[in-house]
Amino acid sequence: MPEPTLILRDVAIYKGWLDLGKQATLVAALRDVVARAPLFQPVTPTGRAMSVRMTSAGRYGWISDRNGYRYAPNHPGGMGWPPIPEPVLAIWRALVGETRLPDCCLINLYTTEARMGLHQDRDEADFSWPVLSVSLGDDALFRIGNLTRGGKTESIWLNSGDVVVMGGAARLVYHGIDRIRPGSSSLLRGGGRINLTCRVVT
Ligand code: MD6
Ligand code: FE
Repeated sequence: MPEPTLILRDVAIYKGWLDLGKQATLVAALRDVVARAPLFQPVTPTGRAMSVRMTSAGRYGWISDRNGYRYAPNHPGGMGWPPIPEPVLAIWRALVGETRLPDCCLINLYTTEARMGLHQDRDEADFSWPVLSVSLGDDALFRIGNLTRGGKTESIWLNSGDVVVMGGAARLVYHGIDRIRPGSSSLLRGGGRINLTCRVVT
C-alpha cells in the first residue's frame, strides 16, 4: 500500500490523493447517485436534525431516525441504494486492497453551517476493516480524539482531494468536523463540502 502523507494518532492521511480531474469525475458520479437516491436530512435518535444532508450508495446505506442509527438496505424513500461508483471503489482498491470491497459509501453534504460532532464509527460488524473517507469541495477542520470520549484532541484541515483511512488502532477513535471554510473551493457549484465514507458493514 502507498505511504500516507502523514499519520496523526494512527489515522492515515493522504493529502491531495485525487487531482482535480479525478475530483470532478467523482462529483459527476455522485450527482447520478443523488439523482436516484435523494439527499435527506436525518434526525438523531433524540429527535434533533443533523446539520448535514446525506444519502448512500452500496448494498447498505447508513440512516438515523427516532429508532436509532443503523445500516438499512433501502433509502428512507423506499428505493434501493445505487451501486457504489467505480471511481470510489478504485480509491478503496488502491489504499485498502482488493480482498473485500465496501458495502456502503455514505455521502454527507455540508453547507456553510454544517458540522459533525465527535463520534465513533461503530455500527459495522467487523472493525478489522478500515473506514476510508474522501473530502471534496470546501476545506474542513477535522478533529481527532481518543478511544474514549474526552481528553486532548488534535485537528487538521482537510482539503478537496484528501483521503483519510481510519483502521487498526485508529478504527474506533472519536473524530468529527468542527467547521468548514465556506468559499475555499470551487469544485462544487453552489459551494459546500462532500465527504464520502466507505465501510465494510457485515
Ligand atoms: C467528515 N468524517 O470528514 C467526517 N469517519 O466529514 C468521518 O466521520 C470519518 O473521515 C470515519 C473515518 C474517516 C472519516
Ligand atoms: Fe466518522
